Amino acid sequence: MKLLFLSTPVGCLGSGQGGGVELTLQNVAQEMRKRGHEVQVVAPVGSVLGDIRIVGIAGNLQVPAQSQGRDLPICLPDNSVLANMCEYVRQEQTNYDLIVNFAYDWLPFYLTPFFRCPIAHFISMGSMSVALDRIMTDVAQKFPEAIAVYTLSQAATFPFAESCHILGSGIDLDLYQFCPQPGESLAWLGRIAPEKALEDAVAAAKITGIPLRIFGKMQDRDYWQQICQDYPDAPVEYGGFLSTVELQRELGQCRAMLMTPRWVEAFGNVVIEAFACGVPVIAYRLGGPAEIVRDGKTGFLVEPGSVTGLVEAIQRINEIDRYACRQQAEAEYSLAALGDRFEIWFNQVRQS
Ligand code: HBI
Repeated sequence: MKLLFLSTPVGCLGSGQGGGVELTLQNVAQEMRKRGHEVQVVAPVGSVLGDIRIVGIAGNLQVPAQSQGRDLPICLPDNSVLANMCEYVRQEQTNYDLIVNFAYDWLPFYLTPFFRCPIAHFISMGSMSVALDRIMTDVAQKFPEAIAVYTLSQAATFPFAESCHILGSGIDLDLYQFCPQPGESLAWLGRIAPEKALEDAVAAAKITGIPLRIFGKMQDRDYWQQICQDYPDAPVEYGGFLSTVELQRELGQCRAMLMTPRWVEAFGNVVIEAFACGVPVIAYRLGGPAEIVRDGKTGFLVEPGSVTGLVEAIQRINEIDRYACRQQAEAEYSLAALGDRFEIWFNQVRQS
């Protein structure tokens, strides 16, 4: 197949601004090329993605959907990079068999019936706004195979839940080394932003006295400063936004990863990254992580918002066999398993 991927317009690929969907786009592109398909990615200028070919489009970045209210009107900046990306795709569409949209934005959904080439939409977050839900529901009704998501709990946040293909996620397990003997620290991974509730993990570190190592894009510095002020003597350190190879080396040394989402985390790629290194996950029973972590087997699921629950789970972490975590990643979240699920969906969209 000749595939054209439309990337997220909130930042260039490689900046970390696009969070988990950057990793998903890269992994799917890599796996499709391995299977002999032709993949072209359209993304904001300055994007880099390994050796995948990218057409860089200029224009002003889109405002992240999660920073908007549920009832706000859809807005596009002047000289919108998203509009410019859609115009490029419109011009090039006859050279492709399928367009795959990874942008969580109103415009690509609205334009779907205007394109001759079929469009498959991968939705990377839960429901964010009334206007987006409406346009996504329209597409789900007109094109019943066109929408896919990570998890059942993410699908359940949308009015068109039953029309969603559930594709899960996947990572290149060859990049992650299993670590049988960790050090003392705990880990927390993710964009440092209010919806990720990092403060709960910091509170648990303060109570247990176990050092917490934090990795991820420093997206909201004021939020980080506030946490440092609220927990001045918590044993935490910010390890930066690392490449996958460096991240897995540090992560593997940790006894457990804490996952404290305040929102319905669509999937939680960081969970399977931890598993790939043999690191058990202690997560709030909410969203994607609740469907991935096997409670008592590859980690513990905790009452959302309960720091006490986190602390109790931390004290039980030696009950978990670290190799069971690696085995679950290999069985369910390899690139091959992910590629199978996406390839089947792409063909369903083309044939519908
Ligand atoms: N917001 N408007 C908009 N568009 C996106 O594609 C987008 C976003 N916010 C977050 C985001 N994508 C990704 O970080 C998540 O989908 C993973």
